[in-house]
Amino acid sequence: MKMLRILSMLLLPTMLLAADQKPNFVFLLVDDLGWADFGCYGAEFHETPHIDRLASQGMLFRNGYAACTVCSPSRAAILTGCYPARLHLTDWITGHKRPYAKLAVPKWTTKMDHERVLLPEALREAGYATAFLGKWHLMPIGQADFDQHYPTSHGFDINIGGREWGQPKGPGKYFSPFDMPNLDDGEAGDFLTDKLTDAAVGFMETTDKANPFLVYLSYYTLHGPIMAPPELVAKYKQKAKTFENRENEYLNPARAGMVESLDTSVGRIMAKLDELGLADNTVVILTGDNGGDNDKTTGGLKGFKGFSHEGGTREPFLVKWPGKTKPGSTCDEMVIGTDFYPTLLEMASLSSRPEQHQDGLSIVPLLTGEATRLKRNVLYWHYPHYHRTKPYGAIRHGGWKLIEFFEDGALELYDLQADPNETADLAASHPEKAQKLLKELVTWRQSVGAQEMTDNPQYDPNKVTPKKRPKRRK
Ligand SMILES: [Ca+2]
Repeated sequence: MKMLRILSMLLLPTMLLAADQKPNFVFLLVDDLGWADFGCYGAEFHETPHIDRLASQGMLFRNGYAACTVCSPSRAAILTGCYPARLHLTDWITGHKRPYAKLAVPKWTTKMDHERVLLPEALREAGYATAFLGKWHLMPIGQADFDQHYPTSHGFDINIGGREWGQPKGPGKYFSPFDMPNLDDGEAGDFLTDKLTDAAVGFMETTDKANPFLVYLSYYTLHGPIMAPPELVAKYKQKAKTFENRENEYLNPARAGMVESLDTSVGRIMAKLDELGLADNTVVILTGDNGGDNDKTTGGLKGFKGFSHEGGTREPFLVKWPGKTKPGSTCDEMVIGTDFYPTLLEMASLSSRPEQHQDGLSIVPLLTGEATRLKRNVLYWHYPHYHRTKPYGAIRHGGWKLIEFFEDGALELYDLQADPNETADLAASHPEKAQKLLKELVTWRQSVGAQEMTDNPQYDPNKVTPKKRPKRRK
């Protein structure tokens, strides 16, 4: 008896610690990731065995969305849990200049508000060690407070590689030297994705295991310049010869090499979690910030990065939560980048902060299988800017999606259940449905204080850049 009592006294603190141990988070954000870039989302040309394995160990969402069709706003939405429209951070930094366009682009913000408590700040308050690696792209270029907006000013303990860049711009771009903050350049010719992975793995090895951690690995890949290690380019050049005439496969050997390099990185991180004995208590999430930069990366969805249609915002969305998500499960419910903030808080048994993540909803009930639906059936997008598309707003309510183009009020209506690739515009044949959704979209814009566009006094049709659809297909 005495021995038992001593044993229980010795074990109790350990058991309590184990029960109380908050999960680690590895958040993998891929740049310009197409809906169909991975095998688990239908790709055949790309080889992604590790990412497919991640999907097989967790939940794969088929209606996962980015909050914007371009970089910076989506990233801000993940970190704040708020729609870009609410933040007024509605375009990529620094955005396009179209001084003679029909509508004047409203004022918008190019930095994160220090008043807000960002996701990493909330986790750090709860004892998490927080590491940022890779692409940040949330700094007010050319403004006096530029230096106050590195990741380390927004809740991350360390920043490796993050600055104002939307893509690697160092001397060798994706190849060393990189000239990035705190990133080891390694040897000439080393590949950026590998070096960021080295740093992420190094952090996981050395961080104090008494505290949970957040690794926020924001890959520069798959953004241009499209560059991959030569052996991978050669491999996919060869493979492309057997893939001729594939309708929905982008047979770009360099981009395929980038995808494989990304996959290798994910595999290395998962292997390290196993090796360190952390895999069972680490949530791994993988998604993208906007669609792929080519309409063949979308598995047939219309449009791609920068467009109002599904290819611009529908993203791979994978969550592995050991012991909670059923391995190999799928979910058709709509989820979006703003949902991560409240979801991670709930996973860590932390109180929600509704005054912060105002537009996010915890998807924990979906992940645990407690529910197949959320108490939400509508998502919104607001893009009062000129890019590949004309300025637009969009709403998805259930299976219906309405796009409103601000220049002329033109509407497009799609039944995504029947027509996921948006081939048949039903606005003319279903005017009542279109008007109902438009009213809902307008009401939402007012509720979040979204910027409205106004007539441009400098409008000059002769000077407006022709908005030709870029020739991306090859
Ligand atoms: Ca992007």
